[in-house]
Formats: sequence, C-alpha cells, structure tokens
Amino acid sequence: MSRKNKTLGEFIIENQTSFQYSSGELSRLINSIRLAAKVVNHQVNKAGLVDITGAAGETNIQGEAQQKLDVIANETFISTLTHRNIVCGIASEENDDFITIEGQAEDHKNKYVLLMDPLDGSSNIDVNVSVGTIFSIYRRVTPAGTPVTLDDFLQPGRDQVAAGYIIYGTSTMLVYTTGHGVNGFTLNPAIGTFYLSHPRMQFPEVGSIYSVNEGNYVHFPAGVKKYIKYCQEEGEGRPYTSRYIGSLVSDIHRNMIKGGIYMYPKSSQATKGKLRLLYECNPMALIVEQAGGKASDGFTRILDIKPRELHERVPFFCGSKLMVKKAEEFMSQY
Ligand code: AHM
Ligand code: MG
Repeated sequence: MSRKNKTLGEFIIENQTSFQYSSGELSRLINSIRLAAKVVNHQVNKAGLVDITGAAGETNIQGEAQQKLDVIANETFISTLTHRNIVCGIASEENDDFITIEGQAEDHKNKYVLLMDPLDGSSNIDVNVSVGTIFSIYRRVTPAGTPVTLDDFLQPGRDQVAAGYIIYGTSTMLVYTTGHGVNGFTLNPAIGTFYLSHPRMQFPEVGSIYSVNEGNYVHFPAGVKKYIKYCQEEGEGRPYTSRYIGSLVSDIHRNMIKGGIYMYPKSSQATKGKLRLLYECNPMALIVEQAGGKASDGFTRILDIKPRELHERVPFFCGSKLMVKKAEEFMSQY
C-alpha cells in the first residue's frame, strides 16, 4: 500500500475535533484498541504453529467451550486498556461480570466504558477461517471517580460513542465509527501500521446475498422461513446467493461491501437467538446504521433496545436497508 494512504494514527488525530467530547480521551482509547488488535493479530496468525489452538478446558458464562485464543485475546485487550488506564470499566463476553478499573488519578478520571467480544467466531480458528474482535464504547452514566456500576454498561445501543471491529482475515482490518460514518483500515503486517483503505464504507441499499445458518431452518419462526423462501424465489434480483461463514464479523463485513442481509433469528432451540446484544449486536448495529444499513431484532431497532442484563441475547437481522425492511415485513405478516 502506498504512502498516499493515511495511517490510522493520522486519521485519529485529524478527526479528534469531530468527537462530541473532544478531550483526546476517546482518541487515546482507539489508539489502545489499535495496539491490542496488533498483538491479537500476531497471536491469531501464529495459530496452528504453536499449541495455542483448541479449547482451553474452561467454559464461559454461556456454557460454551472457551478456545485458548479467546483467553489470549480477552487478556490482551483487558491488560492493554488497564495498563494504559484509559477506561473506567470493561465488560467482556468472556467474563461473567464487568471489571472495574481501579487506581485512576484524581486529576484524570476516565469517562468511558468498553464492552467487547474479544474473539468472535473462535470455533473457526482450528479450520483457518477469519475471526474478529468487536468493541463498543459508552460514556459512563454514573459520576466520574466513583466505581462503575451495572448501569454504566446497560445503556441502549443508540448511546454508543464509538463501535468497531477487527477482522483477522486474508488481511487484517480495523473498521470503526464514532458516529460520523464508517472507515476501514488495513494492516500492513510488514511495518505494523494500519492504513485507511476503505473510507466512508456504505451498505448498498439492496444486495444479492443472504446469510443465515439454514441448518436451523426447521426451528425458525414462520416469518423467517417465508423470507428465506422469498430469497430463493425468482423475482427482481432474485434468487439471492447464500453465503454464511459462521463468523459474524466476516459475514457482515462482506455484506457491507457487496450488499446483503445477515440473520441470526430466534429458533425453537434458542428462543432468544444466539448473539449477545451488548457485545455483538449493538456495536454491529451502530456500524451498519452508520454505513446506511439497518439492524433490527425482526421488529424493533436494535439500538433502541434497553438492555436488562450483561449477557442478554437477541435475534439479529442486519444489512442492506431494503432487505432488512423486507425481512421485517415477513416477520410481522407471519
Ligand atoms: P461466538 O461468540 O461463541 O463465537 O458465537 C458467535 C458466532 C458468530 O460469529 C456467528 O455468526 C455465529 O456464532 C454462528 O453461529 P452458528 O454456528 O450457530 O451458525
Ligand atoms: Mg461472539
């Protein structure tokens, strides 16, 4: 990549004034995420070379086997943000409870909390498929200088200050928004620098890809079944093509570039869906909306849902605006 592309560091400095509360704290936070992303990228790339793939022998709060790289990614992000004393609290998909960051200096009381899925889709690592980190940032609602409480984390997604993801794929990218559009940066691994490669990313209004785990078809609600059939029928621009990696970040990243809809509906097996509102759906929904797309639980805008618990799950439909609207029509009709 030529030097005519801006680096992420340059972009952060340039855009600092567009942040609503421009004290530089959010810029420093994004910078810390950038650093942790590079460390995790290095670990992910080594997977298979050393004995770090496979389950770590622990299960997380959702009762799923935790992969070793989940643990590494979780620890990397937490320690980077803790050492730099850059947030007042962290909630992670891999931790049962939120973490309070202690020891904030009197004159520097951090106002942001970070929520994350440190390594989403980690069951794909053993088979060399792309995985990702998802993050979400809010201003705390409790007074600065006091320990964070659950209220600081249970905020509706529309109050996010920033959100983003890192995709560890054929190339590694960091994509994020601070509420002023979505920009994507590609890592040049030779020099460890992210360059602006995808400025102002936009979902096409309509696309030709639908992404859903069709193995669960029989368990889906009637509206989802009908919508899937609609995707497969002949019509304007249809049948659509089916693409499902099973790695949320990769599926949404591809759909944002090419146009498409991603669905993880509820089913008779998983009555609330699988994906977590706070760690996966809210940050992805902010990105999707900032890129001109739409994100809903089938009926309600994801960003308007008031969370009730840290590890809450919701059905998730997101992507090209007209496609998600269509899916919603089927949901309400059947
Ligand atoms: P994880 O957080 O345990 O990795 O699960 C989330 C992943 C998403 O990346 C992906 O879209 C989905 O689970 C795939 O689930 P399924 O295998 O049920 O289709
Ligand atoms: Mg996940």
